[in-house]
Amino acid sequence: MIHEKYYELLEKQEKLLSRENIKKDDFYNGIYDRYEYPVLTRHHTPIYWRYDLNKETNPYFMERLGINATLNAGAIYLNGKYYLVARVEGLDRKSFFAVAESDNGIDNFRFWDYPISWEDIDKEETNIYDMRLVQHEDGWIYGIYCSERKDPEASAFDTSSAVAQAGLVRTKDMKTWERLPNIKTPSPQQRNVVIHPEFVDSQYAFYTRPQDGFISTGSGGGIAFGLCKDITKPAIVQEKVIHEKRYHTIYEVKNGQGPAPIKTDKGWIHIAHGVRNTAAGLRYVLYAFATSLENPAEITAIPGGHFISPYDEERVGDVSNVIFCNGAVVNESEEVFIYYASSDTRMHVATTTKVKLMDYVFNTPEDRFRSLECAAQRSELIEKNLKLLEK
Ligand code: M1P
Repeated sequence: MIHEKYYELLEKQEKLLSRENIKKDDFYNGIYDRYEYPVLTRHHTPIYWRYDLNKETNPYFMERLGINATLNAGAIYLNGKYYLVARVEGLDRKSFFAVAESDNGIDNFRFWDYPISWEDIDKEETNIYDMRLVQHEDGWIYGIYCSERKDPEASAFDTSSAVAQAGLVRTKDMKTWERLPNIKTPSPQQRNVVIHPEFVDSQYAFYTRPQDGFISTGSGGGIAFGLCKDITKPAIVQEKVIHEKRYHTIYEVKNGQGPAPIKTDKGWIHIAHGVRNTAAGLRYVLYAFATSLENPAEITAIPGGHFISPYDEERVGDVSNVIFCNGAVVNESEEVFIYYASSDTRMHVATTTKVKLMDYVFNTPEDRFRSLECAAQRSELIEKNLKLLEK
């Protein structure tokens, strides 16, 4: 017998799921629109994922397997629908992947009945998270995620050190997934590995983020590029850093490629995250750059400063002051939907267009890296504007 409380919670949840999302009217930068409501929160997960609905076995209708957060979703636009593969984190800290689907990309995201899964080929893999979903020109949809295990080298009393590697899966329908081996790279640790949607020099191409430690990148700081011949035995022999972390920037401590780059007439547009340290801990923001169509390892433009940073209530969550993005899609009208998580807690969307994104990336001034030079850069803008206003 189903507990009556279920229907009460269901009615409440339906109001949340079917709520229309509207553009924030107190935010403007001309580059993208922000929205009033998150697109996914833990309250969006089906009630039957969390509660035992049976009144006999759950007389007090207690949450048995609670959900802590829905974050860092990969995204894909397929046959007119918007899909997110969210990182869903249980109260037990373990993340899993689940598909949520929407008709318009900004609201009404609904989870499929079951989490997605695949053959468990690696018993040491403890946690999985942050999938990048990419429709490759070879016909497969690839998912690269962070596959994390306890560090086998850690001393007996160290129960936190971990090793992160790039896990690889692929699908054609988002339902059946084939698990391929982890991607081998020269680096001992990897996160934020993303496959390029097209072959480069007839090989599979990847953006990676080599790092020495689990949290700290150590000597391996930056977004790197590498090639691999055989996707079924994935190995990137050489990683070349193409965008390094740099002193006194928004990517001073580390950075990482976000979703797969977006193809435009003027180049590939990348969304990445940059991290800097503060007295309040690490601050994660997004930034953008472009690479050449002929050579996606060559950066051709990089606007100064951040593209998206934590705003208002986005600042607070499980890991506060964090914006992270590993999913963005473009529809047939060339509208761009950027899915980003705030403070490792919930998912939001920002919308723009390819044309606006190109204008932002190719016409926003670069960081001049020194205060006085940045002040001069601003004075150039002020002078131009004041002359115009005098006319
Ligand atoms: O907590 C912020 C983010 O930290 C990590 O990002 P990075 O790989 O750049 O260090 C990841 O654990 C990510 O999931 C998390 O959102």
